[in-house]
This record gives sequence, structure tokens and C-alpha cells, in this order.
Amino acid sequence: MNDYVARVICNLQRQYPYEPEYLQAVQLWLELIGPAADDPQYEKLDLITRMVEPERLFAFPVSWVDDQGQVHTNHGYRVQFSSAIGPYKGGLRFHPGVNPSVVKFLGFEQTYKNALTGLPIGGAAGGADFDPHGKSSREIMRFCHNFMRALYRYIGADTDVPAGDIGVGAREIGYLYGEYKRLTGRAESSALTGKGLTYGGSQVRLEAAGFGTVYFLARMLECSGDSLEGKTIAASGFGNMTCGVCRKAAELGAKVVTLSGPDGYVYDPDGVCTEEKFQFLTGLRAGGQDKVEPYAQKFGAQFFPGRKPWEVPVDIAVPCATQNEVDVADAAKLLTNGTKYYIEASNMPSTPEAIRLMRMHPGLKMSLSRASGSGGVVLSALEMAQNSIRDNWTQEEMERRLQATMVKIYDQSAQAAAQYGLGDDLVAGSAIASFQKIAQAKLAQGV
Ligand code: 2IT
Repeated sequence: MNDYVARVICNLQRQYPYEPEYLQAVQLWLELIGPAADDPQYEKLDLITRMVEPERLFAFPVSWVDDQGQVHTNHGYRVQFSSAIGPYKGGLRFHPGVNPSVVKFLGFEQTYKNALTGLPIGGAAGGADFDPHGKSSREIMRFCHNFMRALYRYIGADTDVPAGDIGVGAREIGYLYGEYKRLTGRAESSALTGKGLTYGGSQVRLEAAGFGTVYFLARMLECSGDSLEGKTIAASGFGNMTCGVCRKAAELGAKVVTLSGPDGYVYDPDGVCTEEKFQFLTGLRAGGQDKVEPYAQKFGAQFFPGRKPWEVPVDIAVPCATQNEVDVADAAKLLTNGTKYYIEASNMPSTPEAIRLMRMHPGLKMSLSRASGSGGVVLSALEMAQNSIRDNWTQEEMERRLQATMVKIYDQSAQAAAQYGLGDDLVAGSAIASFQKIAQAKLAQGV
């Protein structure tokens, strides 16, 4: 890391001392781009600062009325991080842990994830510290409507295109889009993605994030002279992303043997690979209890309360839950158990220490979420493309395009690693490829 980059980090730490997730994401990325940032003109143009700070940040209260007539006030945010290569694009998260640090880290990650897709989308993120668990549908609707009242003037098909994330699925996007349409008087379908199929949404939406990760993994295995056939996978979470991983892995001959929730993890040696199990997971998630134990009871699998799935010996680990769920002790267990592939699906699931430890092990091939976790946003960009030509693509067409894009993301990351003499270090390769893409666009557009 050169002096200029080190100074950028110090300035950020001074400016944002209470934003640990954001600082963590930026610092790790700067560490990874290493030699690619070593160009004297970058300091002259202060390019790195301009690439790691958001262009704009909105913070707004969202008051709403519950079913008993009580008024509550939550905190809403939208970070418009980078428009260097297209309109701001990224998810909305409704979760009690949402705060300015979390939305800024998500916006930062989204910017570099989106750049790597090769599609013309900038980066953004947002959400609220609203907890959808235990809320009625009417309460969720009122919250979404009031959230959109605060946001509608700042988004749009060519400005900023929100989508879902944790706590925001098709139901919430429906309410948000309905209110956007009412307020603007425009049926501007690509102002939001993740819409329902009847009003501009796309096939494969629910499975896209998980499918994308498995397509990426399959390409990585292919390029390593290996295949998914007969492999065991430890996954975390039990929502759409995890379910998508289970489905696609099963289709390609591998089996996912763990699921997890805030209550602990499930070990199912037979694999989460039947339609009955997928349907059960969908029902469990919709039930809103945020507990995975009922799966173990239903299918006679083992349940380990309060523990994480990374202690189970498997060939491949795929974290799909939330930030920092894999710490250095978990990483050590994965390495001791001889895990061969570590593929992130959700945003920043591993702590920087865990990443540093795993990168030191040549026997482990790994990828961070900005590369292997982009299935969701790739499908969002396809939904925008489909909307702009007033068409509806088939399931096969969507899957074909999603797969082709995930393969391209892998190949670009591998090429960038090779270009800098980093062997098959995909973690550095994907950071460098995304850096180069945004740097070139920023340089071309001037200060
Ligand atoms: O983390 C992510 O990539 C998302 N939540 C999806 C964002 C999007 O705009 O589809």
C-alpha cells in the first residue's frame, strides 16, 4: 500500500470513526487492489478518495401507524454511492441493524460488485432500521408507502434504481412501486427491480442470487479441472439466497448439507435437495419466525443450537447470511477440515481477519461476494433491460444470460489476477478488475 492510499485510510478513519462496517470494507479493498493503485496520477487527481466516498447520502425519518393506532418512527437511508458507469443501483434492507455505517458499506460493495458485472449500473444501497418480523401485512404496507414518500424524488429509471435485500422481497417492492407510481403518476417500471411477474418483474428472481453463486462456483471448478458432481456444501441462512444455492447445486450433482438461522444450524447429511424441502424452507421464511430448527424436526435432521455450520467437514463453504458471520475461528475450522472452496454469496460475510487467514492457504480457492455474490444484481440489470424494451424474457433466457454473466465475472477476475502476476488469487483479481473499471470511467469524465 503506498503513502497516498495509507493517507486516504487515515482521513476516512478520522472522518467516520463510528462507521466500522464501512471502514472495514474500504480498508480491505484498498489492501487488495495494492499494486493497481500505484500510479502517481491517482494521487494528483485524488482518485482514491473520490472512489471510496459516496457521492450522496440521504437520511430521513419514516413515521408510520401500527394496527393499534400507535405511531412509530424509524430511520431511513439511501446512499447514492457511485454513478460513474450508470444510474445508482442497489438494494434496500429493512433490519434493526441498519445504520449509516451499514448502508455505506453496502453501497461501497455494491458499486464494485456492479462494476464487475460489465453491465451499465452504478452503485447504491439503502433501507431502514425497521424490523419486519411480527408485523402485519398492513403495517408493512404503511411503512413501505411512507418510506417511498421520503425517497421518490431522488430515484428513477435513469437516476437510482432500488431493489430488495434482507427484509425486502416481492411484497415490499410491490408496495414501494405502487406508491412510487401513485406519487409520480408514471408507470416507470425500471424505477425499481424485484417486481412481481404481473407488472414487469422477471423470471428466476427468487433464485437469482443463489443460482448466480453456483454458476460462478461451477466455472471456478471447471477452470480448476474439477466439478460439482458428488461435492458436499455447507451453506448458512435459510432464505431465498440459500434456497437458490440448494436448488442449483442439487441440479448440478452436489448437495447442501447445512442451513442456519439466528437460533443455530441444521445438519442434513441427505442434502437439502428435494422439492418438499425447498417448499418447506419457503414456508418457514414466510412464517416470519426467523428460526431454522423446525426444518430439523420435520426432516429428522440434527440441530445444533447457538452454533454455526462452519464446523462441519465439507468440500465447499458458501456463506449466505449476513456480514461478519465467518470469523477467524470459523475460518480456522474450515481450513482444519480441509475445505477446498470458499465462495461468498451474501455481502461481506467474512471478517477481514478470516479473509487474511484463508488467503494464506494455497490449498483453498476462494471468492468474495463482489464477484461470486452478484447474481441478484445481474438479474436486476436484466429486468431493467427487459423493461426498457417492453418485453418479458423466458425462464431459460434469463438463466442463460445470468450464467453467461457469472462466467464472465469469473474470467475477468482471473485475468486481472494473471495480469498482476497474482496467480489464481481471485480475491485480489476481482478487487483490481472492479477498481480499473470505475477508475477508467472517472478519469474519462474529469473532475
Ligand atoms: O446485494 C445485492 O447485490 C442486492 N441486494 C441486490 C441489489 C440489486 O439492485 O439488485
